[in-house]
Amino acid sequence: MIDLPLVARGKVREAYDAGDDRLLLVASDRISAYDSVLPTPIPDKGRVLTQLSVWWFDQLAPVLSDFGATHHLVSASDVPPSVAGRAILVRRLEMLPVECVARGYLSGSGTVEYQRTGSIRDVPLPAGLVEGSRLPEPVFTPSTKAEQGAHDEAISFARVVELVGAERADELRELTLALYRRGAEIAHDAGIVLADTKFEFGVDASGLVLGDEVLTPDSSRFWPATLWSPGDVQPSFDKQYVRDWLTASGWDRVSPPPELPADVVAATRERYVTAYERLTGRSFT
Ligand code: Q0T
Repeated sequence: MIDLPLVARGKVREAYDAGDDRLLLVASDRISAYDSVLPTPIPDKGRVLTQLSVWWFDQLAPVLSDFGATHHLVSASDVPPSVAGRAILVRRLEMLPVECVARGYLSGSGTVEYQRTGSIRDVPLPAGLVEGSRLPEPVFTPSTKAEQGAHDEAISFARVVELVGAERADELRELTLALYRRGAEIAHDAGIVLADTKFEFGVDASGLVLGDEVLTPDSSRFWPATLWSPGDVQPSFDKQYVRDWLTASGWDRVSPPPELPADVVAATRERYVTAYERLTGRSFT
């Protein structure tokens, strides 16, 4: 399909060696839910997420610049025609072994950790918070990439220091939180709550570089601001129709997942396009 050596394969994306210390990151139309990749693609998902990520790289450049850092995007246009619109050419980096997560709201594993300990990682929190609560301050909750099939493993800040050194660990935490704050501010203005997000960084000769995809629905929790209601599980901006339909279908989450019906596919595609259009103020064509 693409005549380049495959470097990495994720559930819904691939990375190819494009030579000259560049990688080609290709986003597919595949969608995952409840830890499975579904057999039914969502038309245009790869293009929407790629264009959204490209837009965010541009929005976040001033924040990166404040830290003497850059991003890995080289070109969104100089890509093979077969993957036009859903692939980017990036600088090849030495990736750091830390998934840099920032959370501004309590959700999922963050809620579980809070209910057990009253804290998230090293940060004590006020009593009385519930699923969906906004946190007093965003919190850095790093993790490490698990083996394929497993969930990422939460790690302490002390473990980040062991992995990358004290100076780099401080820099990752402060830059992750600054990127999250700016992203959440932009999302808020578009009527979207950015509950949390994950960044991945690497280094090259220039120093620290923001890699991966940024602030897409696959790397973040987006909630429609109008429906935000702490105490409930918040509806996911993009996958709610898919999750609801899968649950109602009686799928056991263990067997191979079923094909999605056309109306669920269409509604889900619409949510991705709406997220793109609300955030960027551009129409998706
Ligand atoms: C990477 C060197 O995105 C990943 O896998 C896709 C299937 C994870 N991954 C990222 C890299 C990057 C990036 N992004 C980079 N700029 N340089 N490696 C490798 N795997």
